[in-house]
Amino acid sequence: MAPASVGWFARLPGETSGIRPHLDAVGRRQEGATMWIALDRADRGNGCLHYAKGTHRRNLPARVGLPGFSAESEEAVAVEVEPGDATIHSSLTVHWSEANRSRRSRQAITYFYWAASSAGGTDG
Ligand SMILES: O=C(O)CCC(=O)C(=O)O
Repeated sequence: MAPASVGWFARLPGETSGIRPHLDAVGRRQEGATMWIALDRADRGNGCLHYAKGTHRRNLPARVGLPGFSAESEEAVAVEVEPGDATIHSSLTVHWSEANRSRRSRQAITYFYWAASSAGGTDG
């Protein structure tokens, strides 16, 4: 795996939208993995991350705002975690976060990696 980038995602209290369904391989469908580490408790009330089960096996377009996914989708999995918990997902797994309807913050740090075997995207 080759490190690609790091992100800080904050769902602020009262925020009315989250991040729309997407793959992390946006623009190139490159294989990789993302480690998402919770800084706060994350749950359905404060905009936790959601995964769409099995989507890494589908040939979905690599863009933000994929239609047909929501917390009510059959394949949706709400990622409810405690501070310090880490989850890892494929760069090809559809995921998103929802609005933060609570008064609690929901922050996370993410580390993005590309697979060494995946062509055309790393510097080294
Ligand atoms: O934490 C979020 O709200 C979104 C995270 C995300 O899209 C990602 O880790 O790729």
